[in-house]
Amino acid sequence: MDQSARYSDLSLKEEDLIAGGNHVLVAYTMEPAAGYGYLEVAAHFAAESSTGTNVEVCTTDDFTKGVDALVYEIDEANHIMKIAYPIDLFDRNVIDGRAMIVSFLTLCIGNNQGMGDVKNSQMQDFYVPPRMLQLFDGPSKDISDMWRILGRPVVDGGYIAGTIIKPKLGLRPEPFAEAAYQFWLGGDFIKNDEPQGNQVFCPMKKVIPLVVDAMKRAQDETGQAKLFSANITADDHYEMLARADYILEAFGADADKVAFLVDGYVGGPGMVTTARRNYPSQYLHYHRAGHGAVTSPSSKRGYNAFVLAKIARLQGASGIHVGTMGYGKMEGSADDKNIAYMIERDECQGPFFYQKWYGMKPTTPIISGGMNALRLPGFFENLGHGNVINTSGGGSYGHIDSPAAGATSLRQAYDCWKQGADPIEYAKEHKEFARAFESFPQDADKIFPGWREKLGVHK
Ligand code: CAP
Ligand code: MG
Repeated sequence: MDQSARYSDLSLKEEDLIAGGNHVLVAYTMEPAAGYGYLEVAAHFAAESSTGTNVEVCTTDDFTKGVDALVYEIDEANHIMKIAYPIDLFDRNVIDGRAMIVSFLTLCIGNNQGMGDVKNSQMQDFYVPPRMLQLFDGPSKDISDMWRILGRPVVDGGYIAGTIIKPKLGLRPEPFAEAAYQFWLGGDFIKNDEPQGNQVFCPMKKVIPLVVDAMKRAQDETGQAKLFSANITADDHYEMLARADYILEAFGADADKVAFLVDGYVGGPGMVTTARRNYPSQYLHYHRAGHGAVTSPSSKRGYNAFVLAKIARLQGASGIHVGTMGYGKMEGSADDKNIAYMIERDECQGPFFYQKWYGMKPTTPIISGGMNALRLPGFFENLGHGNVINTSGGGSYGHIDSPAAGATSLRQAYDCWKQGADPIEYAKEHKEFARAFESFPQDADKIFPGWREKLGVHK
């Protein structure tokens, strides 16, 4: 059934919809299944994503039609469609009237992902009008809170050198805490790896007290504050609360130095909001493990990494992993810097929509995945700044001297970039950075050909 007469209006102008402030606008790539017309499928997509189904129903009345989602633009040649969703379509909390991401997802990227007349469709960008923006929590803490704890300027406080306790799993409490201590002798920030929690060989109530001790000793030895991002991911809301409460009690006087890590993609919006609303005093660290299932450039469904990051800011993530923009081990490209710009700035142009955030706190770009000191200068050059949290697991624990040396090499990489220094020349004056070349020779060969001769390394 062709529903385009009801669920499309190509005479609508985007600037009018934005000026009206009553619609969330969404841009999708979409290919119709063979044998179906483009506008026909787009209209069915809008129907299924708002007030309709695949046939007319006798219960529809005039009010219903007033909240229809409408296709307002199509570019069939480029497989692009844009849909305007009346903001009243979206579900609101009974408890406080606020909006919720789960409703945005279930409507805008829900049933429409499995319709027989849609070959594929992926959300590329979305626009949130001011009134809708006001209804999301947004971040309660941001990178300035970390800079404050680290004794840095709270504006442009710069690069936070971090790591992930590696190996990903398998350490028992004592070696885990020792790995943390060793990194903290040089670095700022340590996170649990995304699967680490309360494994039987490393119970949370055994390892956390040892991590607390390691933090205290490292702070005493370095005279610097240290940060830990503790994983509270769990299926059960009350398990999350139990973990978080235990961790805060265990850290005691240093509890302000604890961020809470949530595996937000696999955990879903509820898990993120549990952390955001129950622990607003803690930095909320959104790990996106699993997102590649929908955001990978090879995926033509779901939504892209840009959309995921924008959703995370609305939900209140203080920081989210945004990839390494082609400089690390995960999928990504230099243009992914626009993901960072969209979540850290107060207004920014997305792939399809210009978004103003009206003072909503920024979400920190967290850079992780195959990074080390050699890869960082190029990364910073591409991004244009270093106001990020970087977690380098292999880049720290793979440094041939020590995790502390690995941490120092990361910090030196930032310093090298900030000075505009030539990395080879900089390495001649900075041991830990120089030893990163010998620690990661394949990277060194690729990024700095001829480094051995220039640095006098002959093995
Ligand atoms: C990185 C990492 C991160 C992923 C996350 C890992 O370890 O801890 O979870 O990189 O990817 O488990 O691989 P390394 P993203 O530093 O040792 O690579 O940030 O793209 O979501
Ligand atoms: Mg990890």
